[in-house]
Amino acid sequence: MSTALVYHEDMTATRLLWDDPECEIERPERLCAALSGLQLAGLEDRCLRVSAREASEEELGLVHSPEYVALVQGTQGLTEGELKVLSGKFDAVYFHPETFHCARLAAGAALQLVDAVLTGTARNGLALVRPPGHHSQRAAANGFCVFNNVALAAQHARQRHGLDRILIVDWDIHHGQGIQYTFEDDPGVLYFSWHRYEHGRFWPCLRESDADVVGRGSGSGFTVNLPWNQVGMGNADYVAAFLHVLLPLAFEFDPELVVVSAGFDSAIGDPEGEMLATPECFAHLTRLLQVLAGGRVCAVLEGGYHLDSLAQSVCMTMRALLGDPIPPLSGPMVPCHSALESIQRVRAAQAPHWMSLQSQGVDGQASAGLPCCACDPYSPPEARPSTLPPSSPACEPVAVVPSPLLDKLQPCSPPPIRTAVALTVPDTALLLPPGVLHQVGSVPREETEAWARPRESLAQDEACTVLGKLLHLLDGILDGQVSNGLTLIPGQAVAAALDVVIRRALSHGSQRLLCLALGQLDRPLELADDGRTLWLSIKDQAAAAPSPFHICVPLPGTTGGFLSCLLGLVLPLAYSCRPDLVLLALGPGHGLQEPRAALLAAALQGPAGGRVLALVEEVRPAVGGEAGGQRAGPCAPPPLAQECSPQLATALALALHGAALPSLGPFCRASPEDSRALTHLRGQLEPRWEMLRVSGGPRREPRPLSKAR
Ligand code: X5A
Ligand code: ZN
Repeated sequence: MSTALVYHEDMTATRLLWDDPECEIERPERLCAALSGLQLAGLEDRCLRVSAREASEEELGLVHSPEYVALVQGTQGLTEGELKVLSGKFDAVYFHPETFHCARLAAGAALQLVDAVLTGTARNGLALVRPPGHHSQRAAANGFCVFNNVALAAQHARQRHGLDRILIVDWDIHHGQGIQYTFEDDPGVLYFSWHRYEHGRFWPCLRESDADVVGRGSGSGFTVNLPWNQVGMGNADYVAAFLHVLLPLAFEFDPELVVVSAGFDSAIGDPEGEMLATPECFAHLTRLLQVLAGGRVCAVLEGGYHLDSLAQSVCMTMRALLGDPIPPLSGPMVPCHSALESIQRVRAAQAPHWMSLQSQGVDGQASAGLPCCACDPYSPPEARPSTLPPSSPACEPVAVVPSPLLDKLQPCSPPPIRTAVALTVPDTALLLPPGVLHQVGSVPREETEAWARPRESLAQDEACTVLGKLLHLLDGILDGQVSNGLTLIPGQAVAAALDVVIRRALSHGSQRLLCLALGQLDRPLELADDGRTLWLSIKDQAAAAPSPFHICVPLPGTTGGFLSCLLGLVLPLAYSCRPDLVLLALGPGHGLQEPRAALLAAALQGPAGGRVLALVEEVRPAVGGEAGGQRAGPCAPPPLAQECSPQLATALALALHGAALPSLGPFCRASPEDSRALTHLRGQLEPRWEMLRVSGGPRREPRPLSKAR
């Protein structure tokens, strides 16, 4: 299924007609830059192009008052002088004779995108629109916004498509107070916004943008505000906000649709945001959202005023939507003190409303008495001079904007093969999704045997055949021919095969490996504790970390426990460690149900630039007909001589290939034992792996610039 790109060039018509330093940044060139970025990167061609239509008056009435719609309609016939006077009645707004037309196209584009995704025409999509929408209110334009495109899209999804739960993620750097007001008492729309706040000093300077404002009445807990009190927030801060605030709540909420207020003024170089997140960060944020709502993500442009930064960030968002592997994040993955303070405050404020936060021990007790950092001249560790040139003013007929950044967009074709599956028996019960390569190649027998020696479990002819294919697949991933892959291995040989894969990857240029081992798989004894391999065991045993590179955690029983483990441990470790390859091994007795295995595989695609290699035990009937491992429930009778847990392998292959994830089932809070084990482990590990932190942490001195880069 395709990714929709909704656009209409008429939306470049509205522009500022007089002098106003506050409003001049909202220019037609923004759309030209975003679109030409997509064209230059070869991404536009891969989308389903949808030409925007105007929203009807009735549709605008889903959010706005008839009087306000009439007032905006009336601006079409006004003189420049009259337009200027009317604009002055609102905060940071300009009207143009084409404003009404553009704003109706912008709203219509958002509605069309939702229609395309909810009718199954597209799996996800992006609407490139002007004017933006998230500040506009029932009867007021505000902050360059005329009609609230995203609020309209959400109302439309509820009322016209009958959806019950919609998540709105507002990653624009301003607070979308218009969306907040629209849904503040509505438990059907979860609204998350982070925003530059500086303790209320940054526009729109509202008390109701602070973290303790959580919604009203039955909507309590469905407004989530994460105010940034300092500028300079970067990739680590944004990813931490998703892992520790947004995603726990989002999984518990279980949305049917995700609508993103996709403003890119939160990216590096933007004059409004003054933040440091690089364009790839938006690919990661998008990918993290794609695990929700069956991947139904609709992104609608809001702000973003640095043309090159905007174009790059839009491309990164699109790459994630298209399912391409995404580039790893740059810069140290260490959230700054001020970000952690904000994260802690919003978690404390939301904890009464969300089980997922209660079980992580954040019901306010840990948050008391932290000093406010308003006067601290601290700048985050990743602070560095912007690598972007100053904003260029031009909207040249845009296919040829010369820019070093846009040049960087050109060589972004994904690896020729997205997902490869290596199997010993080709006519397996696996229903491989279309596009998944059935790998036939193998490393030469002699070479394979040399790597297998002296591991007994690999000496068998058949195990050695599997290993040859597995190593070939590994080579394909390491040299960029294949993005990710899956191999089925006889249960008793998984540990040995994993050991071989680790050694070969390290000797073939891999710098850092993350190895996630489920079931009875011990860490290889000879594996050096030199910081190149982070080994994380998830199996039935007490939580422990013999070293920061050898971690064991019990497999949680409930959905809530599993999600805490994923969002509170596995992904923070993965983002802290920045591996160039993730090995996901499901060994004997791993006990992982398909939806959870699929989620794990999908979520691990971010940290290592899409390079995930899954090794899955092949379950066969043992003597007496019993399946291998300590699986709960009987395995289906084998349809072939070689039974291979086909559903699990298929679910994993689909997830690696970017298909919609199956539902985890109803949310059920983590058990006290699972919570305690996780909390204990996180406390032990957070000095070394700082993406685990959910509060304060040490303040860091600004780094000397010479060291930064
Ligand atoms: C959509 C958006 C910003 C308005 C800033 C006014 N609006 N100072 O980014
Ligand atoms: Zn903005």
